[in-house]
Formats: sequence, C-alpha cells, structure tokens
Amino acid sequence: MRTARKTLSLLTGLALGASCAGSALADGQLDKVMKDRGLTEKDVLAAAKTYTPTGGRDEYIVFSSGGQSGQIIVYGIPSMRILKYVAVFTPEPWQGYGFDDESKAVLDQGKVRGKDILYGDTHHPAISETDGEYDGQFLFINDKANPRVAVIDLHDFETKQIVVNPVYKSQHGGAFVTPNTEYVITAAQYAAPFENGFVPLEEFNDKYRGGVTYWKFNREKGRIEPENSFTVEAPPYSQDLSDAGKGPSDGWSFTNSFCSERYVGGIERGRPPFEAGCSAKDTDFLHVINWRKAEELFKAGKTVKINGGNVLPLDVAAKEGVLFLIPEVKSPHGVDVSPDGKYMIVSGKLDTHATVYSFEKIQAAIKAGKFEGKDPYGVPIINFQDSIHKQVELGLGPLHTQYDSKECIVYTSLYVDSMVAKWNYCEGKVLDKISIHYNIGHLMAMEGDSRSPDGKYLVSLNKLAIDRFNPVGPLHPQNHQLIDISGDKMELLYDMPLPLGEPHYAVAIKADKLKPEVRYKSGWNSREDKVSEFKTRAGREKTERNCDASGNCTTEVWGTVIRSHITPEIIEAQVGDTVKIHLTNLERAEDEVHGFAMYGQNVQLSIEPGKTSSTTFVADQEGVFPYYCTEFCSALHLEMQGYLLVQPKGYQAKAGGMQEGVAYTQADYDKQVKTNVDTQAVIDQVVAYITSHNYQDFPTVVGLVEDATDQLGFAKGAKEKAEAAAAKQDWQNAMLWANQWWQYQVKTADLGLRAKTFLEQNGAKKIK
Ligand code: CUK
Ligand code: CUA
Repeated sequence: MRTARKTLSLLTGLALGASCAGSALADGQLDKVMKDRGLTEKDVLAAAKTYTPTGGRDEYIVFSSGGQSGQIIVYGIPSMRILKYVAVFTPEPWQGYGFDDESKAVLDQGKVRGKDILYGDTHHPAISETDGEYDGQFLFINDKANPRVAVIDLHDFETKQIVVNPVYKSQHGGAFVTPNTEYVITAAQYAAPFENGFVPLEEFNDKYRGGVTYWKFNREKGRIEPENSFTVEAPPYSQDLSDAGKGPSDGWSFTNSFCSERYVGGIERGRPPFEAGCSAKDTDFLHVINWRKAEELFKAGKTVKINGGNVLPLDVAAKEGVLFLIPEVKSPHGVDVSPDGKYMIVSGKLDTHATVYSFEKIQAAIKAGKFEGKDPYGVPIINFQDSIHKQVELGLGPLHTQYDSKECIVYTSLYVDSMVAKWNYCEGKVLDKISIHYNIGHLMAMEGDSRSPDGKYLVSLNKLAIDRFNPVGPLHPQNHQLIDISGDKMELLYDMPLPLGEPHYAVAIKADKLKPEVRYKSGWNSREDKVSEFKTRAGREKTERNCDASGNCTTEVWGTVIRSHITPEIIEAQVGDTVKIHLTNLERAEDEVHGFAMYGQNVQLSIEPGKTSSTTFVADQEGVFPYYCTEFCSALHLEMQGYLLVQPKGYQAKAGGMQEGVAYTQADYDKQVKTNVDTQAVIDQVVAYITSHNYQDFPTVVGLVEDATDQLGFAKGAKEKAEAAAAKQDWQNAMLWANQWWQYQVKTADLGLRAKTFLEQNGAKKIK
C-alpha cells in the first residue's frame, strides 16, 4: 500500500495530467505490473523519461555510424526508437540502393583503383554547420578501410556522393566539419606510400606518409569538390582523430596520433609485433594545423599533384608555419575542441590522464617562435608544458570527451574502467562517475560538437554488450546506453541493442532543425536532385525496341506506378536484348511507395512518391519473368503485377487471342454497376465533407485530394469503356471494365477517407 501511494505520487510528479492518472493507478494496476516485472521506482521513472506514446515524437534525432555495415542508423532520443538505416557505402535493397541505375552511379563513384568496394567501415558522422551550429542540411561520414567520404542530403536522407581520397590507403580522423562547412576534414590512419606502386617497408621513414585532407564542400550544389580540396602531407605517425577549431581557433585544426615511434612490426621477420613498438615511447604528437594558411598556399600553387589530388608537401607545411607538433601522452585517443574554441582535450588511452591544451598558449609559443626542437621531418615541436592548461587523472583508458551545456563540464569515456567520468576541465576536478555495460568507446551529448551543446542526454556507445540482452549467438549486438545528464548525478535510462555493425561515433541534432520532404517533385532523379530524363506522365507510357547496325537490340520501357497497377503490365523483349525499365511513381500521397521486383534479374526498386527509378539488365535467357510491387500499397497490392516475356528471336504471337478464365453475363454486369452506384454515393458524401471544410489549408490533404481526383478521372474513363461494351452487348468486356471502374472508385474512397480522417483529427473548420 505504501509503495502504491509512493508510486502514485511519483507519477503525479512526472506531470502525467490528472485526467490520465485515473482509475488504472487507483486500482493498483501499476503496482501490480511493477511487482510482476520486478521493476523498481527508479526503473519506472527511467521508463517515463523515455517512453513515447503512439504518435509521439522525439526531441533529438541521432545519426549513428553503422560501422562495418557501411550504413548510417537514424534513431530518436529519448525514445531510442530506430527510424531508418541510410544506405551509404553498401547496397541496401529496401531503398533500392545499389539496385537502381541512379544509386549504382553513386556507388560507382566509390570504386577504389577500379574495383567495386561494396561495404565501408564507417566511424564518424558529422552534421553540416552554419556559424558553428548544426544546420540540419547535410551529413558526412568517413570510411576507414577505404579512404572515402560520403555526402548525405538531409532533405531526403539519401546518399548523393562518395569521394575517394587519392593518396591515402586508410583514413580515420573524419568526418569533421569547419564551423561553416567550408571543409570536411579527414586524416589518414595507417601510413602508406602516397603513390599506388610498391614501396618496401624498409623505406617506411622516407616514403610512407600520413596526412590531413580538407575536402572543399560546395553547399549550393550539396557536393564535395575534389578539385578544390587538398591534403597536408604529414609524417608517417598514425594520425588518429581530428577536430576543427572554432571561434578564436577557427582556421586551425587538430589531429592526434599514435605510433609516432614509426615502428613497423613483422612477427614473420622475427620482429616484435606492432603493438609493442607502437606504444613504447611515453609520448606521441598532437598535430596542430593552420588550414587557412594551407588553403592560401594551395591557391598560390604550392601543392603538387599526386594521383590527381592536391598535396601540400611536408617540407613546405613545416617551413611555412602550416604544421606544428605538440607531445601528447602515450597512444592518445580523441581530440575534442571546446564549444568556445579555446581548449582541446586529448585523452591518454594508455595513460590515466586527459590533457587540456590551451589554444592561446599554443599561439603564444608559435608567435614567440619558442619550440623545443624539430621532428626528423623538420616540423617544429611546441613544448608540452608551454601549451597545456591542465592535466587531470580520470581513470583507466580514457578515450573521447563531450561537452555539456554547463560551462566547464565535460564527460569522458573510460574504456578499460567501463565508466563515464564527469569532470570540470577549467578547474581540473572529477565530479561524478557512472558504470556502463561494457567498454565504452565514443560518447555523445546532444549537439555536442556544436558551438552551443544542449547537455540533457548522453549516449554511451559501448563496444561490448556481453550479458545485457537475450543471447543471439556469438555475434552480439552493440549497446547504446542513454544517460540523463540534466542533474548533478548521471542517471542511466535505457539500453538499446544495435544490431548493425560497430558504430563508433554518432551525432544528435534537435529534431525541429530537420525538414525532410515527404515526396519528390514529379519525375525526380533523387541521386542527382533534378528532373529525370526518364520522367513519364500518366497516359504517356511506352515501350520501344530498337536495334543498332550490329544487331544489338534494346527494349526500353517508360512506365508508371500508381495504386494498383504498373504500366506496362506486359513487356515483350527478345532473348539477348538489353532491357531498360524506367518507372515514375505518380502518387502524391505521403508514404505511398511502390516497389518493383522481378524474378531472376536482381531487380528491386524503391519508388517513392514522385521518384523516377531505372533498372538495366540483359535478358540473356528466354522465359517468363513475373514482376510485382514489393510495398503493400493498397488492398489490391497483390494484383499490382505484370510479366516480362523474353521471347525467342523472331517470335510471332499465336492467332486467336487470350484464353479467358471466366465468361461473364449481363447479370454479372448489372450487379457490378449497382455496386458502383452505391460506392459513388459514399464517395459523394466524403467529397461533400472535404469541400465543406478548409481542406486547402492542409497540404497533406491537398495532396490526397489531388490523388483522389486522378483516380476518379480514371474511374470515369473505365465507366465509359464499360458502357460502350454494354451497348454492343459485349458482356465480357463490359463486366471487366465495370470492375475496373469500381477499382478506381475504391482507391478514390480510400484516399478520400484518409483526407477526411486527417481533417477531423487536425481541427479543420467548416466553411460552408
Ligand atoms: S574511434 Cu572507434 S572508439 Cu574510430 Cu572515433 Cu574512438
Ligand atoms: Cu504498389 Cu504494392
């Protein structure tokens, strides 16, 4: 009884309005559920902080790297509900990605030295910024295994471009954007020769190199411009994470490194392994780069061309004041610039400390020309003590740091300890620690990389899940844990299993900054963001077969899809033809996607409202190839079908026409007509409701009404055909066209009812 009252007051405290804290609670039902499921009050409070009732929306949207899946995972906070996987480096059939010709062209941009690379090891997503704030327009992500960067346009959540780094052979420290997204920064990881040829490991120090690349982003075009991008060559230290300066440090970027020992293992040659030689020294190097200066030198022609890319040579970067090094403690990980741009925090990984570097102190040392020496490549080294603000002992295996909305407060992941440390970097004081499960890598705060982080929530991106979830075999899901950081103490709220690759990093943006479209402009090539040359209007569908002089023939289809048919329903080709099928979705209604799959040809398109998608294949075998719509789009979805007939060369159709399954009579026709008249009465009522309300004020309804009007127009056409056949007492065709007339009516009614429901639920006003 006491628990019940406490629970009740707890829930009232959560401001569940009086009206809904009604009888169920009074009956002790909540108490019973808690008892049955073994939930504590803390659990119930955590549930109330994350539970999102039907129709509810999240406050933040997360873009998480999908690790080796080469995709991006989109989910909401605080509900932790997964909303979408965005296909990036990997074919993904639901979205038709890597199946339609338009997206194949995007994946083709990602070829490495002529080879298809159909996966990516994605690590760090970054949202485009305007004046240091997330603007919600574009998303970038790196591929570590193959040095690539992808551009995703957030107006439709589709991958638009993949660029390949011309000189790296792996790439980790990216994607990080400069405060106005002038550049997308990526850094190399494992040093390798910039040229593509063979260079023996014995020449590692002389010929192997690292670097930091600045990809020029053209915001108007929404694309990276490789020709205006450049790489600052760096010594063969394994460059790791990067971050861009902001505020006072805008124009600079920071990249840490490990294995500055330049150690090359080789157990096969009797050498101690990489891990021994790469962590032998006590320090590595933070790379401090004046990218504005590098940009000036690039524009002044001081770069050289390697594999078609622009490279600022290491000696030029060292001499011209582009590149500086500062010691950092043993095999560090993570470099995170503070929201005000004054500090950079680097964690020790193999050391228990985090180091807070001061940009002001670094600049003072550079201006004074005060260096403790040069590295073997002539790069000036700034003294460690001259550049730091504080060093703080946090725990075992510190990795990444995120900034709170509260001044001086940060959170650092402790991989070995499996904890998050909350600390004050101005004063160098640890404030709180929380255990996570298990082995945290990155962590992420809301809008954490922006000039004004929101705090509120933190997500811990854990490397191991071990015993957290129901077992599903040796390959476990990852675990993203949601932590409430609004109070003094961190509170764990939720475990989300993430079954798609190993996400490294994620970014969260306020949901209301995203304004994705719900449909495309008609006949849209979504990958190039322009009207498709294959756009096809209703009634203009056609199939053409043409052969060139050497006898190579192409059957090309300009078709449409709309509930519930694919036009054409029959495609005739001859064996050996190249078949090209372009399909435009004529729907305007939200969420009315049609798919297009075909037997035995590896064809699967996703054709969203307004989109035009194409597929090309060779019909190299005779046969019958059914195709159909793969999205359950209406009650007659299963009937949304057709046949590709691959005929023998020179095939002639048999005389005598089709075999009919059923013979219809006048009675069948009269019965169907009666049904149609009744259906029309329902449609008339719905139309009367809609037109007597201010439906024009609701764009969603306007779209539905336009679609319904189309369908009603088709119904009229079918009705005329039915009546013409009936006049000739051709009951077979009269009945079938009467039925088609009814099909169009049903679709009209379906759309009309959706519009009516929408108006009722959204407070439409009666106008007449
Ligand atoms: S890295 Cu994986 S935990 Cu690629 Cu940012 Cu640190
Ligand atoms: Cu279109 Cu199912």
